[in-house]
Amino acid sequence: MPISNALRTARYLKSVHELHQLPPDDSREVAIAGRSNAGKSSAINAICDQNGLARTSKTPGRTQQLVYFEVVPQRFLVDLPGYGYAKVPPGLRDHWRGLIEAFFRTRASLQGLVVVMDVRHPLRDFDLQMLDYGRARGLACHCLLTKADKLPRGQAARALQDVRKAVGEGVGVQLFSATSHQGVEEARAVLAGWLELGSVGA
Ligand SMILES: Nc1nc2c(ncn2[C@@H]2O[C@H](COP(=O)(O)OP(=O)(O)OP(=O)(O)O)[C@@H](O)[C@H]2O)c(=O)[nH]1
Ligand SMILES: [Mg+2]
Repeated sequence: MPISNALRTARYLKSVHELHQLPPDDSREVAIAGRSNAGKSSAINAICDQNGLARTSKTPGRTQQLVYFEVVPQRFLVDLPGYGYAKVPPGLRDHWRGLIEAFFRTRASLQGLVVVMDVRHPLRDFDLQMLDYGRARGLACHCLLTKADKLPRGQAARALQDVRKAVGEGVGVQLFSATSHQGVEEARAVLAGWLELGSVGA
């Protein structure tokens, strides 16, 4: 199977609201994080080439659990609730925070972190915290600057340069658009590599 198609087999597995609901910790996983409404779920759909796979919405706060997608057995993408959404009730927000913190701290299967940022508003506080945390834990980190279709080419290119400079060596940064499909192949290749999809069944 060509690597560009390796994520097409993804299917919804489960939504996790409590740590004990997580699948056994003996797999390879990539977490997709970012501010609410940044475009995480849309990015997953574009990367997996399946429109209705992850639920998307114009209203922030759509993804409300850790949503697991199984690409092939023991290879998962995890769509996280967005951070920074003010309208989520404080009790629920605290619950997510605790769940996500425990997930990042303890999950041995976690290999990589994708931070999805609107190209027009990159590197907000929580994004920087996530990246610091991912690096501190030794995770592979990659930033998708999404909604690139909303900026003229020159401005998008400048944003890419600025973010690359800010995050420094060792963190991948790319332009992305779920709408125009800019950067989809590049993102797929990164995820397929982290999940070692080329070697599955080999
Ligand atoms: N123009 C454009 N719109 C996008 C793109 N990606 C996402 N959107 C839109 O942005 C909104 C939010 O997208 P989602 O994928 O639901 O965002 P999310 O980060 O999963 O949001 P939460 O689950 O609420 O945290 C939707 O209206 C999408 O259609 C993109 O690349 N270009
Ligand atoms: Mg979502």
